[in-house]
Amino acid sequence: MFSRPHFLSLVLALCLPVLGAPALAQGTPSRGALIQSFVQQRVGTVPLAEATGERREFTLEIHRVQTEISPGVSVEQWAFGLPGQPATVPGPELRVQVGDLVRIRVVNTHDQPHALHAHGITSLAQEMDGVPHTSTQILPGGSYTYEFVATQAGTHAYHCHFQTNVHLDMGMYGALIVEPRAGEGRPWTAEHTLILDEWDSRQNPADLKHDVQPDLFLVNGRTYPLIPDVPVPEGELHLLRVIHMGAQPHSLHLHGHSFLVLAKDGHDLPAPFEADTLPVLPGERYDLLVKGRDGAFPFHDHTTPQNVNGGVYPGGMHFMVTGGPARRADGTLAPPAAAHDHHAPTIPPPGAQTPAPPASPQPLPTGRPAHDHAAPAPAPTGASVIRIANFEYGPAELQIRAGTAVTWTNADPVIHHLVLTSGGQDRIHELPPGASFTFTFDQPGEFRYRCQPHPFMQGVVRVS
Ligand SMILES: [Cu+2]
Repeated sequence: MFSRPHFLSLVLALCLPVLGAPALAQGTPSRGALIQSFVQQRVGTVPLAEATGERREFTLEIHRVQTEISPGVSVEQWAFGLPGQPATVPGPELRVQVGDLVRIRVVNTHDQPHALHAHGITSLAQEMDGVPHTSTQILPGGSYTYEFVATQAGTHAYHCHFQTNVHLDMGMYGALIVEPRAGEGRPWTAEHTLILDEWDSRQNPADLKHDVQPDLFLVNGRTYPLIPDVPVPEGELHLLRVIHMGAQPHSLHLHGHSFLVLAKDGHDLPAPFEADTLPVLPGERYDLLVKGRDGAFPFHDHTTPQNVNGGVYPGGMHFMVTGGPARRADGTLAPPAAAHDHHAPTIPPPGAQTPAPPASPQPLPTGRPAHDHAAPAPAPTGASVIRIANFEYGPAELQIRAGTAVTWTNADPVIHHLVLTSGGQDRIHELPPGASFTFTFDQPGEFRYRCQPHPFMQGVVRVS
């Protein structure tokens, strides 16, 4: 038996109004009762023999990997991985249940010493804490098995604790989730784990001083736009487990929804609170209950200097929570595709200056108007011009033959950045007002491009 108080039933009671049940007015435990339960809590090492659940065994290896964490930015990482599977940042999510005997065998397949700390697990013995000077360190080629009894349901993490400022920063972390025993009811139908971190694209673990200035801000190891959407279908309740394994404060803000903060650092809150902006500090974990709605809305760090990739907006700690089809403001459902909806902003040119037209504009190869989206016939090999005006590519779809040079010309009074995907790599080209960029397509295929600061600007070149 574990004497730690369990507030899940209370949380459920407080969630019931969300679920449509009659509102309850039970109140929260008194301050005195909360202090009393803390005083009576059992603390200290829970002997492995007291495990009442299953024996859960994991093996983690450590590998040096190269990962594209932001468009066009590939970095060296030290990553945890399961044997025979690719090592990743974050490492594999480990899930156990209350009462389980957890055994994590770390095999050091890397060329540096490492250790594994189970962040938030309080039932473990000091020798299992993964701190080199009180526990152990694992030399290259060695291994160590960390064992503990999972006594408390909650959102935790594991990370390397050897030379932590470098090793954690190199990506040595993952989620460690302790679930309640099966059968305990929960109001949510799905869970999403979101691990926050930052990265300095110039960081080098071999430097004597690890003095970093992060320029990339990550969720689950990627920056926007590489962070996958989080689907929360309309009407469904989902749990977001937020874990901060970086080193800077973040202020997470969700558009179009509020969330109910159910737990902090793996402890169920006696009085969950509703919010739409949550400060998250290094090492903290929060469990957030979200109810899906219509439309897609950003969830992002409201520390806006962190909504960039290398200083360029949009990027960084930003992803979309996607629900049901978006309704219009009048309540009707929006038409399914808005691809031909040309509401591009028309901004007045600064002063009386109008950017000069391209030096020698070539007629469009097909002779079709720029906004005709019918598939144009292949053009003869030669040259083509795509004019950027009013935040649109003209034409947005172009069909050419291999060997054709395509020139993008910026006729807008603002800078655009052309992101062209070629050979699996994003290449970014600056296009100040009036500037041009030419690229010759030698290979057949479909080449998509977009504008980095204005991602709604998208186009495609089809090369036959
Ligand atoms: Cu390490």
